Amino acid sequence: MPLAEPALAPRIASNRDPRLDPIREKVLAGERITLDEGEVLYDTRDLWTVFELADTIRRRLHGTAAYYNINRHLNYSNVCALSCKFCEFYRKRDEPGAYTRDLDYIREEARSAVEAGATEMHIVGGLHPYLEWSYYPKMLAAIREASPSLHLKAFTAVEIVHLAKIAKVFKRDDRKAGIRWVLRELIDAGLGSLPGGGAEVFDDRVHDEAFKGKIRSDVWLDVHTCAHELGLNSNATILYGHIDHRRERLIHMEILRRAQDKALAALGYEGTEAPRHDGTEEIPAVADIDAPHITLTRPDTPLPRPPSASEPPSCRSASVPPCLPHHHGYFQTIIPLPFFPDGCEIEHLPGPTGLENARTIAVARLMLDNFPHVKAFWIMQTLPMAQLMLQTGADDIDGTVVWYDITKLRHGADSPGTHQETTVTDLQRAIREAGFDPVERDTLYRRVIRNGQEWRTEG
Ligand code: V47
Repeated sequence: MPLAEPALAPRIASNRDPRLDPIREKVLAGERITLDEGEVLYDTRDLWTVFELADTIRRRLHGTAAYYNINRHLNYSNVCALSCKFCEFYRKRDEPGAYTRDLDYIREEARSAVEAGATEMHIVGGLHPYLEWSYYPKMLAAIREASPSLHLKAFTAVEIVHLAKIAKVFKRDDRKAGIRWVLRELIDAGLGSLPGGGAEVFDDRVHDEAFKGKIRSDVWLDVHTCAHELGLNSNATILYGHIDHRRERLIHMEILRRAQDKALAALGYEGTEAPRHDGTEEIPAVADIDAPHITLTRPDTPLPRPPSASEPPSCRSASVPPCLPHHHGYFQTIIPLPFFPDGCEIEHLPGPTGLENARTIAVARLMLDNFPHVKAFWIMQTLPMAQLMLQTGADDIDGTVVWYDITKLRHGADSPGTHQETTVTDLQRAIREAGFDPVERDTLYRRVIRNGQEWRTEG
């Protein structure tokens, strides 16, 4: 008598969720799913179907490519006027451990980044209450001078608004004017794009409980919209898994995809008319956006083209004639950041589990149908989980990093603390083992052709 089949099928069958069938049809057709459908993706026990759907879309957009870069993170100061409850990074000026890097230190970091073959410097810091405005453009100019090949991805939206305030150009009744002024000055000094930090969760309740004092979602979006108008690409984050609810995360994603609709419409993409009653009318940040729904997930839809050398961002410099067509920027990547409890005021909260993190990557891939990339930032996800997430919707795992102060690994004798470096070999191995082809990219997702420290982008 043949042996009985192992009892796997009933477990899978009992998890099958018919609520996913219409969602699958929409996703495969490249149609936009609703917030309620997003809730089903978050709620269902049929997690493997959610992963499979996200993987299908991820492969439609990027095939077997999985991206990494050679980068350095630079945190120029941890002194911060804010005291966000989820943050372990900030210090008050006289507290032990407070630091502010001088320009010599920063130049040295840039030189050593170039020696290691880095293509990008990711620069963020606290809202320093005493540093003068001139420090910031000088910092970028110093790096550009020491290492002209490095792309400078610098300053979260929160810092940009802080800089407008200390430069005394921020006016409450016309905040975009001050934001534009700061961005133009920084572009002149070498700014190449904006990172996605500081978004946290776009919700007033969560804002008031966990990061009161920080800019709200409307101001965060203003900064990114101004950056796009001036020709800078940017990223977006969501910091989840603390006091937020899943519905709030979905609303955050909805707000981001509507902002991206606007950016893609300006790039000439055509979309479908936004339905008038799709349950999002009550979200203030969304109600004002009159762009059509634009998805990039239909078969054969081209991804937006990164800017070329002949399309510089719109700076103040007289050397760039105003008649040059400049690139219109867009969001490149969503980076879901799982709350990391170590050492912060709300460290008693446990932080999300591995499956919740993988599910959030998949939900982000499926909801953010007009974001080209989804990044599983290995520093916060861990490299083994980021590797797995390449199969649940992510196509990027960030880079070699080296020093990372915002979240620290403090526990245990072997803890690397703020030195969190991985090698290209390890990143490539993780990607290959997950069944993908490693592709080195620059900050704007152009493929890098490398010969040791020397590199250029394709095309
Ligand atoms: O803005 C702070 C978050 C962000 C914690 O654009 C925390 O490519 C988890 O934005 N647990 C900074 N998160 C990091 C960031 C980022 C990282 C990688 C790539 C890119 C990109 C952007 O880290 C902050 C804040 O939202 N954060 N504390 C914490 N305890």
